[in-house]
Formats: sequence, C-alpha cells, structure tokens
Amino acid sequence: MVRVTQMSLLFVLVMVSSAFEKTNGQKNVFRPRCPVGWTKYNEHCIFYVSQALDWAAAEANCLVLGAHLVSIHSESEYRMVKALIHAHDPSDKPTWLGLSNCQKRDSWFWSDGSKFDYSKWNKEEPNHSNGECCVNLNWDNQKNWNDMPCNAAHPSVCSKKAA
Ligand SMILES: [Ca+2]
Repeated sequence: MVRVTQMSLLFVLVMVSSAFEKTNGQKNVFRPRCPVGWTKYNEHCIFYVSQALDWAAAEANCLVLGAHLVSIHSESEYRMVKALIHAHDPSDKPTWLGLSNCQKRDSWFWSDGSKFDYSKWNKEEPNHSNGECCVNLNWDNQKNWNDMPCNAAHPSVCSKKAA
C-alpha cells in the first residue's frame, strides 16, 4: 500500500512538473517586439518623423529604418496613427501617409504593397488638383485625408512589422 502511494505521488509529481514545463513553454512563446522609440500596434511598429520631407524623401527615410510610410486599413488604425501624431505634435499638422495614385488617377497604392481597403478623405477630396497624387492626413479643418503635391514637405509616419 505504501509502495502504491509512493508510485501515485511520483506520478503526480511527473504530471505537475510537465505541466510547469508547458506553462514555461507558453511563457517563452515568441512575441514580436518593436525597437525602442517605436509604438506597437496590431503586430506593427509605428514611428513619427517630425522632420518635414517631401513624400519620396519621407518614404526613403522610412526605408532606411527598415520600414515604409504607414498604411491604414481600419478606423482603429486611423485613430492610432492620429493619436501618435498628436502625442508628438499637439497642433496636428498635415502628415504624410504611404498612399499615392501618381501612376493612374483611380489606382491607389500603399507604398508597403498592402491592399487599398480603407480611406478617410476630407469632403471633396481627393480632388487631384493640378495632378496632386500623394496623400496626407490632418488636412484642413476636418483633419482627414487629402491628396497633395508630392513635393510638399510634411512630417510623416513610418511603419514596419514587429519582429
Ligand atoms: Ca487635394
């Protein structure tokens, strides 16, 4: 009887220790992170660039950081990007996104290659005025999206996958 009890105890110990291993294993599951100074959101890392650059220079600057200009695919992402900008710039100045249609008027492309599946235009935008084809947000009173000449200089937001 004593022996049976010892065996049972041993069994319980083995079970408990393997359960601990499982718990530890789960704790060690790889969780993507963002570099210091970047903000994590939906498995992405976003970064506000205060320096005013034209659209191409802003995208090139993001590329140096292993990123692209930010793309936005939902209202919640839009709010997050606006909140990031506001945290650095309480005046909410116009800021470049990675969106453009310079190749063809009705073909919108995000510089990170993602699908164009969400938009938040100001009223009467995009108006393609004088061929403007790069997009910023925080435009005018509505503070939503506007197509702008690509050579205008604005702050920007870069985004990359958390790694
Ligand atoms: Ca416009």
